[in-house]
Amino acid sequence: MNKVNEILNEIGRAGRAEDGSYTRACYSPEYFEAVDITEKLMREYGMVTSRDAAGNLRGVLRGAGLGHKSIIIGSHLDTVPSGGLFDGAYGVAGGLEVVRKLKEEGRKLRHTLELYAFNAEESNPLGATFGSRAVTGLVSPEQPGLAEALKNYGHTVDEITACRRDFSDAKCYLELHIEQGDYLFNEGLKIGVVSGIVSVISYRVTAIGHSNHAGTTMMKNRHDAMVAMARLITEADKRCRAIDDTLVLTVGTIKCWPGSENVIPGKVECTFEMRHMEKSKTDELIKEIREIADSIDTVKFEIVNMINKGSVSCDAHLMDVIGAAAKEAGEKPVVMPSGAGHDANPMAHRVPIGMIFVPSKDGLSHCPEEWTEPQDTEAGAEVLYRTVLALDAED
Ligand code: HGY
Ligand code: MN
Ligand code: MN
Repeated sequence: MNKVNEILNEIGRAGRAEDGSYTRACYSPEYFEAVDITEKLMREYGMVTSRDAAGNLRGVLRGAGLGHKSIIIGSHLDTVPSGGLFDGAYGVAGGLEVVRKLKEEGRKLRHTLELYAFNAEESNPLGATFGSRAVTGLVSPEQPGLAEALKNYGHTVDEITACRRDFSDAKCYLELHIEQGDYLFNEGLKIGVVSGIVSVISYRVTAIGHSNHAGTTMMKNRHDAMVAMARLITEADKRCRAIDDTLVLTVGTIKCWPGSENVIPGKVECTFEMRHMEKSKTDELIKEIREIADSIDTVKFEIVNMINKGSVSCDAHLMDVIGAAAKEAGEKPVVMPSGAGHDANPMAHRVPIGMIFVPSKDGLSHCPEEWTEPQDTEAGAEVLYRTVLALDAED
């Protein structure tokens, strides 16, 4: 019996909108509704639960053996605005299905099994993967604006620093996730064994010109921050495509001051987010972006690095175990990198990580159309279960 879809839809009761999208912003009531649902299931399946100031939920199922390190499973319960059912919640549901199935089969692991439901993995005022960075001690107390942002959620920097956990008692971290790209779907494949997670590096870019009257200021006299930013974005996009086919650049946010239709924008602020497995590629791109900015003389540009999450590799042994578990389950696993960021990235700084992907229909994600066939979500959960059993047989 595999109940991962039932469990996923139970979690999906939180934050679901009429249009079939899901919104569970970090620390929001909808987010904590999903945490409540998850905690209830953790306890039903025999886990001891706890929460922390970073908004994370942790379930622990004590192992029978002595001195065995924990096998940790995790993913996130927050979503992007108007996101899908699967991103994050599927990995938590997969972990719950492992615990449920152990109970159903009356199995007692030698290793302690832990399940984390992380908060704030998606972009947010505290920085993405905030919850998993808090437990791994990767939230810098000096992070610009952190104290103010935390105040809005009723927390302090000291409380977050106290969330740090010593992972010397952990054997590994496993995350089951939808691919969020179209490779598995287009190739008709069902199980991805993830080899690594790309970097996520973002900059706050501000164009500073002069506000002025939209009617009386001739074009040759303008210091239009919006036009300058538009030139920087289009030129940066061209350079990104020229550097490498798998280098990606996204300008996902824009703010404009004073923001009136009859005033020339004096200031425009955007986020430039780039990703790649190799640091040299993102280094090259930001170098060229700075050169382009310097060449635009109508405004001044400020470029501030906000997030600098380097790429990480998955553990080779865990990849082998996942691949063998997939084959044992009758699947044909394929090794592939992750173009999406995950909580496994911060976790990789503390423990060996392994990730399992299942297909995303048409490669769509971060939108209401996000979909994975029920038999594929079940297959992913089965591979996770068999991976846990195989790891439990090791020391
Ligand atoms: O943005 C990402 O890559 C992840 O889905 N949060
Ligand atoms: Mn995710
Ligand atoms: Mn996401």
